[in-house]
Formats: sequence, structure tokens, C-alpha cells
Amino acid sequence: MMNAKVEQALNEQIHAEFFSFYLYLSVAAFFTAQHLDGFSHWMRIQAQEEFAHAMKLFDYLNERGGTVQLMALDAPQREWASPSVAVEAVLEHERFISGRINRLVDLAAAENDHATIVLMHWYVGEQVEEEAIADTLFHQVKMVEDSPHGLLMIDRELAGRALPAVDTAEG
Ligand code: OFO
Repeated sequence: MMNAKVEQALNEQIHAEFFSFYLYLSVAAFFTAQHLDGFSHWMRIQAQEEFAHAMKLFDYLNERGGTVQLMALDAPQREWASPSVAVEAVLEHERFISGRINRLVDLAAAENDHATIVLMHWYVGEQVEEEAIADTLFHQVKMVEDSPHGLLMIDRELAGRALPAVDTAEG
């Protein structure tokens, strides 16, 4: 039987992960419109990872006997002033999500929900990795911002990103 407060918070986190999915798809569409197909490819993979994060929580709630309650998604932003501003938005969003995850760990601890603490530790580690990757990409894009040649080099590199095996199993 799930703790009601934790159940509600997990449903809100499912919503946040699906919004991340939606936002990153929007960033991918922006990059496609800019003819930066490598950046777009990279963001599509990022979006798929967010979808997997949502589904991992979805499966966990079901396994614990909780009720999944999906909520409406707002339309994400569609335009950014430049590639670096778009990547910075991704970095800021990852930081925002990390804050949410940390608060979820705090809540699970306060409610003595050990299973949820263990699950959320996986998300804590994932956020460290995602913030670091977004931070590196942001700084690299800033470095070459005024050089189309540099931007195209990064674009080619990003085009080679393969979809990592994301563990969507609970726990
Ligand atoms: Fe869901 O991992 Fe980042 O936001």
C-alpha cells in the first residue's frame, strides 16, 4: 500500500518527466528548423530518455499498488534566440528536475518509504550525469557560437550519439 503523499509526489514526477520529454522534442524541432540535424538527433535521444524515466515511475507506482494519474501537459517553448540559448534552457531544466528529485527523496525519507528512496537514488545519479552532459555541451556551444564551422563540427559529433540502454525496470 502506497503512502498517499508519496503517491501524489510520484504522479507529479511522472508529469514532470513527460513534460521534459515534450520540451526536448520541441528543442529537437527547433534544431531541425535551424538545419542542425546532429543537435536535433541528440535532443530526440534525450527526449526518449525522459520518456523512459516517466515509464520507470509509472511501472513502479503500479507495482507498489499505487494509482497512476496522468495530467495534462502544457505546450513547451518553441523558439530560442540561438543554439546556445536552447542548450542553456536544457541545462536549466535539468537543474530544475534535480531539485524536484531531491525533494522527492526528502519526502520519501520523511514518510519512511524505503523502497521509494532506493528508486529515487537511481534518479539522483541520472540527474548528476544529465546535468554534467548538458553543462559541457552548453560551454562548448558558447565557445564556438560565432563560428559556423565550430557549430557544424559539434553538430557532426552529436549526430553520432546512439540511444543508450535505459533501465526502465523498477528499482
Ligand atoms: Fe528525467 O532525467 Fe533529466 O530531466
